[in-house]
Amino acid sequence: MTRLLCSAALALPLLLCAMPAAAEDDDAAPLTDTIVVTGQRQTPLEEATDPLSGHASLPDAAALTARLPGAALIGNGPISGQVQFRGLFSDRLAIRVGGQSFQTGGPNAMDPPLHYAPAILLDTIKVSRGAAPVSEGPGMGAMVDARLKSVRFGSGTELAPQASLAASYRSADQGYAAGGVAGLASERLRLGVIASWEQGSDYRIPGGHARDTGYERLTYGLSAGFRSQGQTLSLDLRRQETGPSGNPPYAMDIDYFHTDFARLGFDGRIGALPLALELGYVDVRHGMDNFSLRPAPTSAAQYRYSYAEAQTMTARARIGIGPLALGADLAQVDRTVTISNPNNPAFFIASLDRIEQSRLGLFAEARFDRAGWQADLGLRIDWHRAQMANPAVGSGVPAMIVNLANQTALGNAPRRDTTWDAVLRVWREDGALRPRLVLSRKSRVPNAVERFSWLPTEASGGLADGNIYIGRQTLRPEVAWAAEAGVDVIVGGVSLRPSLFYRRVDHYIQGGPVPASMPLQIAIATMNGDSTPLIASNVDAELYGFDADLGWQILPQLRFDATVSYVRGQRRDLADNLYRIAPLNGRVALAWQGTGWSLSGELVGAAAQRKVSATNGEAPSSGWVSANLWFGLDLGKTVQLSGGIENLFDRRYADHLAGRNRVPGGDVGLGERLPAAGRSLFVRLGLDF
Ligand SMILES: [Cu+2]
Repeated sequence: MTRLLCSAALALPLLLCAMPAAAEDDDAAPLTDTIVVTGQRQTPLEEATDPLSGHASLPDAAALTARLPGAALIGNGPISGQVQFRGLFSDRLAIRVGGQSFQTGGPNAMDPPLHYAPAILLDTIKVSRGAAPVSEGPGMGAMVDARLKSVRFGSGTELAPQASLAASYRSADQGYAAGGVAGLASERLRLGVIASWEQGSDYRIPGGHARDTGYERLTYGLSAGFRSQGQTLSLDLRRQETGPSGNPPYAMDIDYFHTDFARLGFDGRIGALPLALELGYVDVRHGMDNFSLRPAPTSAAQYRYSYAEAQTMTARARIGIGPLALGADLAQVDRTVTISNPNNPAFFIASLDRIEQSRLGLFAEARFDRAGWQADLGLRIDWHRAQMANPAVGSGVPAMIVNLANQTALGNAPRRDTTWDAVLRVWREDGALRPRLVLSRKSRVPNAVERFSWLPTEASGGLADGNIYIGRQTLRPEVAWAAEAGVDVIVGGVSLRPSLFYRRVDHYIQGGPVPASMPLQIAIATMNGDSTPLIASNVDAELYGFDADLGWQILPQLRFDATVSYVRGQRRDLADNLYRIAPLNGRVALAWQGTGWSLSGELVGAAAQRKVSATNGEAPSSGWVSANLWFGLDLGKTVQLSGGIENLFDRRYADHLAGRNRVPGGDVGLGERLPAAGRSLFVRLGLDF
């Protein structure tokens, strides 16, 4: 299969390009979008084509991913951004780092999965267009896999050095990042270290600064692989230490995340049959508070420090039998969240207390190939179990909360669900017209916050809508039926890839009014400033829309690129819109590719969003347009300089999906959507050999 890389990426490995790419193994080319961040070490099989369509200077992989058609960025903090894809986000997407899936630690997703994929360490991001194959595990919508750089197997018998290093600076937040991989590799063995350090201050907006938006993050780890006679064994160990970082849309900021990743993989054969095995472990430890980064509360009683942890253990096996793949996967997640007041040792509340979630899944996938048409059909079944310990509270908490903890214990029980998923994908890989169709039935079980959050708090898995929420143990799994169809038109120097999609979700989980039969919860929420709290409820919803990208090689050196995305999300059981859905948005770029250099100008914009959720108290937003300039410069064979100027005209605007500020005393009003950074210079120096 031919892999497409961009000529820009070949000449200037740190420019970013998005295109239909057939990546390794069994990925279906027209059904996967790949952002190639580093264009290094391509084999002769990889073919040089096109564009230069993507850049972003933000520290997280989420911002880069958001440049793909259908995708958008939900800004909850400088390093807490989430990707939205066709209106779905959070646990509804299958988001991986290096192929590994795990439970984030924060009950408010201060560490969404892509928090663990610093842009400075990124190699590629792959996004499935349409529902992900069942072999990728549960997840209602697309799969996003952010792969970090690694030392790869070499071509000789002797160990040879390899390195891919980069350093960048962004003027808006005086943020710098440095990192990369280095190691030794032969055709049989690879050994590498990975490390990065990133730090930024409050970012500048036209007319001031966005308070509480600084961040710091350290990543380091080891990776090794051994290959012999077609069998490969690999081991990855990585630790990420996030330091004090702001989250202005939330009630608290990150004090720290200490997260360990471990992954052991085997790829080979048993007899003549291909076999893949994988073991993964992720341990997140997290502290957050409302007093150390933002202005502290006036009363000592209102100080809060929350400690959260989550351990995820995963195992996966997959065997190929002719056109058939059979597999099993297991996941076990343990998590706990405890709220405390550092001024009062008797005040603590286990708001998610010793939760255990487990899942066993079995899947089968069959691949067909006839007369230029390809198809795969997959089925999976999962058995889920979830339970919480009876919540513990300290002696210093108000009696109402003690009563609610006792009441919760009475209704507390293990919860079991069985779900099944089916995905059919049909596509063509050649010809000027390449149709693709994905039909799916997918499901998602309620997450721990939606199910077990018994204490009325603002924890909502990252919604950050300011509402107080409680969970509901008896929730049913969400079930989504979806059809996603498109055609890739590839004629001469033009490639146009439009898609249409419709997704109907039954039992969609969203906050609804807390019934009057729960007076204790309403009283506690009222005490905390929200007399109309919401309870996680099964409702009915639908999402539909279209997205497309266009690439046009006008001249050998001149290229035009455009992307457009539109999604509409609404309730089916009552007249309301879904919350935090991206408005119509897009970008156009014109690029000139010289010999060893390139320059491009880009306009990015979004329409106003007035189709907002009344249930979540969402405010409408107005549209915006922003201009960026990007450049790339080859400094010899191994060194590249790239960068640009963002928000060229220094306009003050805020995206609809940006979180709303809750930190007083800065240059952004309370409740105001966090504006984008003002005019900002970005430079990045890369060294690859
Ligand atoms: Cu947190």
